[in-house]
Amino acid sequence: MALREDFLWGGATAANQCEGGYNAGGRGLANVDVVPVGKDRWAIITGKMKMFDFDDDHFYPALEAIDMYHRYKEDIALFGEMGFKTYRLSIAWTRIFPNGDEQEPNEEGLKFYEDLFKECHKYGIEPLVTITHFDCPMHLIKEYGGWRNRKMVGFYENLCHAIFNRYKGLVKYWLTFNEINIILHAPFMGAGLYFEEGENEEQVKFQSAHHELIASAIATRIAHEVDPENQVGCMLAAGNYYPYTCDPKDVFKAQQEDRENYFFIDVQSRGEYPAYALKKLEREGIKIEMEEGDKEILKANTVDFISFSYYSSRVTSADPEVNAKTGGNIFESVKNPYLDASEWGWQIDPLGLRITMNAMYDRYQKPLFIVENGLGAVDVPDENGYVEDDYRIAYMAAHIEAMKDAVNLDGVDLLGYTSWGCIDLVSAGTGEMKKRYGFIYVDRDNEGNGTLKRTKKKSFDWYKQVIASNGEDL
Ligand code: BGP
Repeated sequence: MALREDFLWGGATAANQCEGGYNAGGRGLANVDVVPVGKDRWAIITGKMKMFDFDDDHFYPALEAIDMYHRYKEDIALFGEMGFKTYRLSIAWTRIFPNGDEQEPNEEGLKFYEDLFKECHKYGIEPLVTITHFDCPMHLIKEYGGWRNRKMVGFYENLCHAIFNRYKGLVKYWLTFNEINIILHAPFMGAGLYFEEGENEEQVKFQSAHHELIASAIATRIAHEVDPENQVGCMLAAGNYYPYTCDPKDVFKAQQEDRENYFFIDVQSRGEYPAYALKKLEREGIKIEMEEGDKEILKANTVDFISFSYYSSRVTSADPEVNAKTGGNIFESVKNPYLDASEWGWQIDPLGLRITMNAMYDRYQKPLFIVENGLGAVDVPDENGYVEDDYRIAYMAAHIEAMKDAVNLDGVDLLGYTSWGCIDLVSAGTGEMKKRYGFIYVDRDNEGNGTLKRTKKKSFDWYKQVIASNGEDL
């Protein structure tokens, strides 16, 4: 047995992390533009800040990123050379609707992605498009409070109408919200949420999550109406929890943590709030305002497939003393003594990918799609600009091996695999350039210096051979 013949190998990026051109073509500003490196970064991501205007003291790497806005032809040609079958990218909402609440879309923005999708098709690359990858127009945040406001559903719906109609025939794979569960952990980044002093943050987060879930279901409906060929997926920041010990209290805690993540996918995949979530919300005094018809919308418009990112498994304990944070990750996790870690403290667990895939396939029985996986590392080019990233190859080979086991030995139906940051880009979590994931090195540093020249790393040829052999030659 092997991976399916039409397995979608490729790579993934997000608009604001690679495009740059933040004010080109009429683009408006979004939450993701105002995340600086260093000082106040976590305050901004967690929504604990008071103002949103640019601060001259900060450098905002995402504003220029790797300038893919102007260089996408060169980059897509390199993806084509690697043999990509798919390229996952996101649409910057503010290129299409600069403020978010306009009636008519911005033609320049629509045209930009149309050209980009056509470029992909020249190389036989099928675009896989994330409708929102952590981005929310700043105007919608300032005027409406981001996703806490029900009106966001309508604004998102307008975006969907515009892009589904315009890109009919060019795009058939869509993801509604990147890592939808991040709203609970990094609410400003995930949903443009910020909090007033003394506000019940959980209430705001879950109400906003409800709006996103409704928006996602409506998007699924419109996608299917516009073109029955369209396939719509949800997207989870996945990674199953392990109990720290076999103490049933730890095991129970791990189950609770997994449920907090799977809650979103349970709704998007099964079309209703799961019983455990209703009980939890009731217990915690969180009241979700639903409009008439919401339940029917959710039920009638479940996703076609389930996509997820996987970087690591997680560990939890019922003992708060044991539950200390590992460095650099927005998910709380106890350090796992059986695993190595990346330079950013993300623990490396290929078997955890198989465990996570099995858990998801058992739970949903729908095709899965791994749309992010990879190793963030400091790459040091030699005098010719060449990076020998054997560590990245080792990470990816082990994860692809585990993924194949989930398919071949456990019977998981898997549509494809897109590695994260196939070309170096700005990190979402740290705002830095120095945390790199790519097969292609980009000459650019944290302060914005560098020629932006693209150079193939060792992993470039390796991944090319992986794709050519449909995952046999690792
Ligand atoms: C995911 C995001 C991506 C991406 C990736 C790696 O959470 O969907 O946007 O950046 O993680 O994270 P980081 O950039 O923090 O290394």
